[in-house]
Amino acid sequence: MKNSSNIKINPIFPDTFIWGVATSAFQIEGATSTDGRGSSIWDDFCKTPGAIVDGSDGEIACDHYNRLQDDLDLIKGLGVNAYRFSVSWPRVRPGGSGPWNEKGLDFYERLIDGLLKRGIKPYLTLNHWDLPSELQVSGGWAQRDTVERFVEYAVGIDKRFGARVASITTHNEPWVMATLGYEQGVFAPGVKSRADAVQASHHLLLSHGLALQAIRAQGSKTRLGIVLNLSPMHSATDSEQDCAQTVLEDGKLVRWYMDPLFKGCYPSDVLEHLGVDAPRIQAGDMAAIATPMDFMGVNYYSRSVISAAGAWENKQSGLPLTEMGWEVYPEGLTELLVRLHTDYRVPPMYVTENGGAFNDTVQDGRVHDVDRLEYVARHIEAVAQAMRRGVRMEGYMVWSLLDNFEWASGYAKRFGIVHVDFQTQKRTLKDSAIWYADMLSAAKKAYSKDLASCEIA
Ligand code: IFM
Repeated sequence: MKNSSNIKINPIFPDTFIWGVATSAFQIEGATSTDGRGSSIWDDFCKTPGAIVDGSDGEIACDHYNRLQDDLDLIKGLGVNAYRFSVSWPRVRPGGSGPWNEKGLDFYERLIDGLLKRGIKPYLTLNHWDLPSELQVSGGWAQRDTVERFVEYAVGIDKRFGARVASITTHNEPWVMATLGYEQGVFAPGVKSRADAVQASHHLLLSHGLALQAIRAQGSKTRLGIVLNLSPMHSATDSEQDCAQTVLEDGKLVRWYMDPLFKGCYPSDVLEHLGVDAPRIQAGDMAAIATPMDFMGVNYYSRSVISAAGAWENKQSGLPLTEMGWEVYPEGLTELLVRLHTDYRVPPMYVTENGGAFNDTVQDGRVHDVDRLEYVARHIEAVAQAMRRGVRMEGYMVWSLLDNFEWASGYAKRFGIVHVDFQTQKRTLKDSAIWYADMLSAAKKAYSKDLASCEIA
């Protein structure tokens, strides 16, 4: 890696700060029918004509399942102290209930032990969207039985791996699963029903709370939390209609998840808006959802600009856009973190995902992804800014380690700081990866210098 002498770490970040890279099982593993893995709703969804823009699927993806040791060396080479990954539920318990799959579990044994051997903390996520297909037959997350199946899965994974991982996240981005998967139908399982989506969101939250309780009841000391995708919502104009719509959209994305988790109730304006589609809630559900967490993860990519029509626009201001059409807006991350800290009694937070899709090209073995490098650098500065304003932040993780299967966008959008040639599976560090590694190496040097001067003093 190139000389890091001109890169400095912001002194606000303590030496205990977690610097990581993140991925998820379905997006990188491939090997979808190897060693007894069952099918997931994403395997099924990919078969739906027109569902994935390039008609691709997760069958090979980054072939990470077969390249585990090399990929672990790659992560080690970046100098990060954390790696966030998800367990594929259908790989370890193929039918979602019933027998566990020892070969699948063994893959995560090798992954976790391989990280620990390299001095990297494993951050495990239980559900990054790949629900076992069999559970969808009876309704998936819209069906209350799935809550129990998830709690069993969570308890089993904690029993096996809990003592060796830095934390367990129950769900990644419940809003995406519920809204894009069950209301808009543009993500798996492709359902289009607002009532189902609302019920799915309730079951996701409930299963989170009950999993926390069950894991703790078995004596586990693992740190537990959830990861939400959140954005500041900005009104397109000062008009009363645009402003009112902005409050509602904020309610649906931010308060619908934050209020039950930290206040034990759903926001009344959104409940009123939902009318007959409001969730069916049983006694004790809300208290379970509000079970205290040890940390919270925030995935941040951009803000949203709202007009009365309810459209979520990201391109109003002439600011640069990523290939996803998302505005580059780092100030929004500071704004969001400060708001969460002010409005809710949040535990320490991590930025568990942040990054951008840009049009990369490999030239003479290099990828000069200046836009991504700047995106990441400016968002790290935005985290620093929130910390200066008193927000408790424990870590930052780049999305993503590798270019990978970007859901309905297939392989067309590249988020990796490491380029993947999907024909050959060759990995090439992009300039953003080299910069990130240089920054982390500068940080290590700065901390050891500080330590030396403390010892002298
Ligand atoms: O790739 C996804 C990830 O799986 C969840 N958060 C957003 C990323 C970029 O769209």
